[in-house]
Amino acid sequence: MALDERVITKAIVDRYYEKICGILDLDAAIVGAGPAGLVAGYCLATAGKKVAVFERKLSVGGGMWGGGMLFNEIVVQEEACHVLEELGVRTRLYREGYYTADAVEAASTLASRCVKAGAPVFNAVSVEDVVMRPEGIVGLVLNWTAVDMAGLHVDPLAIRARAVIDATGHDAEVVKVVHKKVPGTLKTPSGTLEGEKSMWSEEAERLTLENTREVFPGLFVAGMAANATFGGPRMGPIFGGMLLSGKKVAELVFTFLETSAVPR
Ligand code: 48F
Repeated sequence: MALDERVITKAIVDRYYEKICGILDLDAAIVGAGPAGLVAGYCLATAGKKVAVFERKLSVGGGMWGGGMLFNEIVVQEEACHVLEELGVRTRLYREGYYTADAVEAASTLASRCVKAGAPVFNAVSVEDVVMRPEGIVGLVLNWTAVDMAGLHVDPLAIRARAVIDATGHDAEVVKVVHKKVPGTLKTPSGTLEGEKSMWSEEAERLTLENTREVFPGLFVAGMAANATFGGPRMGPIFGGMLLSGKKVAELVFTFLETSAVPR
């Protein structure tokens, strides 16, 4: 069969159009395709929720690919191994309580399971703002990362979501924009972004989970963004907290969606 470039082009445009039209009204929108965001996407999609992930970079997986200082192995503590196992990432016991996984296998498998579960990832798309209403955050404002990189003055597009998850890592970008531009205060001790603290692996892993919660009506934080928002320390290349945080935020958002009285 002769291949026709016009068919190839139309196939891509039609399919992308179908994909993006299918996510204009979401149950949950996840910002950031790092480990926390991908696990959250997988869990919410598996639970039957309409969910999508938006990732600024071309590649998904966030800070996982390079392990620690480009040694592409990650460490996961025993309590979190079940998350990797559930998604099909192989782990190896290193010594009591400590397991390792190949960083490339982990990042690629989490991404694959998230998309296959029904949570599409829109890569090379940056979230630059939120959609606000008196009841809280109800959507995201999106633009191509390339537009931003080129410094072009191009208006964005927007989607609606009943819940938004900030899984943008150290920068907590969605929380920052909400703090700056949406009237109201964050549900943090000071009402503002507390800011990430220096490294303390054990405390950081514990706090990542504790800090995974709703920080503004309709906005939840997960992964490193949770610690940046609530003032927890960084943990380095141990990823259990990220995985468990992704799972926890999915549970919180699921309950929020099931119990939220106002149709948002
Ligand atoms: O940084 P990242 O991997 O976040 P995480 O899931 O995991 C943190 C760990 O990787 C590591 C660590 C602990 O082991 O400290 O850093 O919390 O993934 C965040 C993703 O969000 C994307 C960013 O490119 C990255 O892939 N991102 C950030 N801001 C935006 C965004 C934005 N405004 N719009 C879209 N994507």
